[in-house]
Amino acid sequence: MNKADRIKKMRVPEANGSLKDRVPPGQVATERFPILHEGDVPVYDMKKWSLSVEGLVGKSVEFTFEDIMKMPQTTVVRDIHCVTRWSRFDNAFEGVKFKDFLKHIEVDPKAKYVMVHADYDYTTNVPLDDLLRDDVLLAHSFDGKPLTDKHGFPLRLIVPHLYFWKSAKWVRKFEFLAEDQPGFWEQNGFHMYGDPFKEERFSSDEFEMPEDEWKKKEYD
Ligand SMILES: Nc1nc2c(c(=O)[nH]1)N[C@H]1C(S)=C(S)[C@@H](COP(=O)(O)O)O[C@H]1N2
Ligand SMILES: [Mo]
Repeated sequence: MNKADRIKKMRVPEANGSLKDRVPPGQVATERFPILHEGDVPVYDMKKWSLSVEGLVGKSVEFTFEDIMKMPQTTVVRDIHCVTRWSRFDNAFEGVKFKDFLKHIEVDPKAKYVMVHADYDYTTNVPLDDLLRDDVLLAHSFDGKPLTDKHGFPLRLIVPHLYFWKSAKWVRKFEFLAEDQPGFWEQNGFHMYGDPFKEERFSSDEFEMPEDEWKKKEYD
């Protein structure tokens, strides 16, 4: 049985009481904060770090971490849902709303999708409209403290209404596109959109879930 089949067949205990409506189908609540990613944890010289925008924008712009910290700051408390079946409730992230960040960018009206680029060589695609929601953040802090290296220091995207693979850690660049294109996991069989309440885990039944997703599992 391949990994995708195993995930689909796993028996999942039902959540009860008030949390029930908050647990998407096939998910299990955890109180720990798992760490999941491909490749190495980046180490940065913050003097050289930048966040850039490309593609269908008036001009390419680069932001320093200080630029981001000078923008209006917002805290959101949201549940997060990983495609590997864990959900974690009431996570407080602090940072800049993507929508506020966009005020510094001239976006071409033809742009409908964003390819999020992150270290190292991680990409994920999200429709632009989804990023304009009030709870989508460029987050630098979790639970009142700067993100740890493994959870995405210095900056990660938080897109709480989609599976957590869309919430790129170590985000470095937003590329504005007219057409949707698959990012890293989307090319490997994950769903192009990823709504946890509709269980949009895989784009087809034929894809195998990459094996190393679990081997790298650690907790904070
Ligand atoms: N740069 C980068 N961001 C990433 C990933 C990755 O491999 N690289 N993995 C994604 C996946 S699959 C998940 S579930 C979450 C995990 O975030 P966490 O480690 O803070 O729980 O990060 C997402 N962001
Ligand atoms: Mo994931």
